[in-house]
Amino acid sequence: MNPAMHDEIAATATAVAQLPAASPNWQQDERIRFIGCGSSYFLGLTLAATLRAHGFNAAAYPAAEVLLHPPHDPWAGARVIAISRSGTTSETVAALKHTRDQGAESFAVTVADASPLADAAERSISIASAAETSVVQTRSVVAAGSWLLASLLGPQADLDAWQAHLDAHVDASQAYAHTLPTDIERVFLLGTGPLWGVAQEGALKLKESALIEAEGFEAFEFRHGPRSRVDDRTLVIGLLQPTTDTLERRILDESRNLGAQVASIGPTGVAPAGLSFQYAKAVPAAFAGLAPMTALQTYALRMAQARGLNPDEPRNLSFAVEIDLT
Ligand code: F1P
Repeated sequence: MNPAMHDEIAATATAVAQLPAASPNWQQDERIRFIGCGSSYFLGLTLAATLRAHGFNAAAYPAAEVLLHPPHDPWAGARVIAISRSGTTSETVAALKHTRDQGAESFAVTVADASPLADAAERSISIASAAETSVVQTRSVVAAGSWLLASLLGPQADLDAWQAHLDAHVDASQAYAHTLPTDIERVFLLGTGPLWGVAQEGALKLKESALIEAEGFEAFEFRHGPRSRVDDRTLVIGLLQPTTDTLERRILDESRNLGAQVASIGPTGVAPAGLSFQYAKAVPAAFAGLAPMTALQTYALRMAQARGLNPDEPRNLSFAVEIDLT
């Protein structure tokens, strides 16, 4: 029997095909602030960078930081979008309540039928088609991100085109993930803009499922210390985009010269490096921040299996983190 994580990744296109209608219609001149934990926080980072590229004032914060070290960013008048698959993560619920008390408009995005987060928010959406049993989050991230991009960017996002192509994209992503090496000790993922959050999310998948050393970096930061860890047991994956690929490609070439194996993921036309996955032009540009996710999730699943681990039972991790905040 396949692990739940496998089946959930395979059903990504189905989850996105059945999204609820996009609704909120937020405006470009509003301050959009994403909050969340773990995968949900990294999704917020990706969405915020995507929105900034479309002219929005957007940022993302880890939920605990909202409570412990409040940003110098007035909540009054901000639109706070709390992302949480479970809707029960303690820090996210508490941070949403805090920002609402301070005058923010609050919106919760979950995949749960009912949840404390939805109860605490003025408005909420539940993406039932993306409900998961796997502890490690996979298609729920892609589905929540797709719904939010469709709602925030409207027709600019071209959700129809993403939905129409996603089945083929998931197949191609899975096939590519099977070409990546598993006999290595560490993985570094590099990205800029929307792909910086994805780099961190990909590293989280590898750590959670496969217990392997994995880090995601803003690509250009990699030269400033982290590349000291590169050797012939290292895979460096570049998440590329058309505006920065030539510069990023150099970082991958340098890593290869230091002994690393290299790989790259990006749309057709980017300067490929190493084991390259150039996904089809049919993937709309607005979804570029979600496009590498399935390949990275599948790679984490494969890596777990190659290391004799059950990806559905990640060490020291529960489906949602509920703690006493008092
Ligand atoms: C987030 C979270 C992640 C964790 C794991 C389970 O939960 O706890 O931090 O890495 O993937 O989910 P949620 O708030 O999105 O439900």
